[in-house]
Order: sequence, then C-alpha cells, then structure tokens
Amino acid sequence: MASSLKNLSKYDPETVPDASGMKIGIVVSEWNEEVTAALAEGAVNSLKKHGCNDENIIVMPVPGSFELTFGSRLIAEKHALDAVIAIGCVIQGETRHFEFICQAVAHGITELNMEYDIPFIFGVLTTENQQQALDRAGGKHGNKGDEAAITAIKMVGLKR
Ligand code: DLZ
Repeated sequence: MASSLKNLSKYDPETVPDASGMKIGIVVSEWNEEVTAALAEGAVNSLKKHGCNDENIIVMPVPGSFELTFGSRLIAEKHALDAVIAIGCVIQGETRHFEFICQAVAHGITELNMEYDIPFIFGVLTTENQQQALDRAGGKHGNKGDEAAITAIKMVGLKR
C-alpha cells in the first residue's frame, strides 16, 4: 500500500507480544511540539494498551530532531531499557536544513542500532507541511507514535 494511504495506527493486535515486562525509553523533540506531543501520547497509549507499566515508560525531551541521536544514546545509557523510540517531526522549509536534519537523524539512529544491543525505533515524521504532519499525528492517517510503539514491542519480542 502506498504510504500516503496507509493508516499508521492500523495493525493486528494478535501479532503484538505482551509488553508487560518491557522497559521503553521515548525521546521527544520539542520542535513542532503540537505534532510531537501527539506522537508521544500515541506511543505511550499503545505501549500501555499492550501491558507496559507506566513506571517502565521513560520520556525525555530534546530541543530538536537533530538532538534525537544523542538523546537516545543518553537515555539508553542511563536506564536499563529494552528499546528506545525517537520521536520528531521535520517539516520542509525554504532552505536545505530539512535534508540535513532528516539525513543526520536517520543516520544517527541507524548507527545506534548497530552499536547497542537494543532496538532504536525511528518515529520521525518528515513532511512537506504541517497539515501532512498533523494527518499522521492522530489525524486521518492515524498516529505514527502508535506505529513506533508497536514496532518497539515487536522488536523486543523478536530479540527475546
Ligand atoms: C533548525 C530546525 C529547523 C529549521 N527545522 C526543524 C524541524 O522542522 N524539526 C525539528 O525537529 N527541528 C528543526 N530544527 C532544529 C534542529 O533539529 C536542531 O535542534 C538545531 O539545528 C540545533 O542543533
């Protein structure tokens, strides 16, 4: 299915492992906060829906998406986590800043996946405008925060 048509919150709950013993870190960018707060809320709700306890969900803000890599590393080193979800929203502007930030965070999260023994999940929206982002943060295309949380649970289940 074309990603523009996919509902990011749609999945078969039967395929998701029990998350009751899992400890998950969520790093959230403060840029485009209206969007990232909704993504983080979706992620927390989905983790809880699958059994993750409140006290096993650790949320840490960082200033922007560029800082998600360092923030993710920090949270992984500070807490004994099973997975980290990096949440951000980069919206295309008039300059090439967009490309640099998207590439840097994608590369950074990939490096963390290779360096550490836990999964780091890419919960970053990269859109042309704010409406596209809102559509994917609890709007008509669902919530990428839900998708990121389910991916985290599945990856921890895979490892176990
Ligand atoms: C500077 C900047 C710009 C222009 N746009 C975004 C954005 O759309 N989304 C986002 O998460 N962060 C943005 N930033 C901030 C950078 O991620 C970073 O925080 C700064 O460049 C400082 O390192």
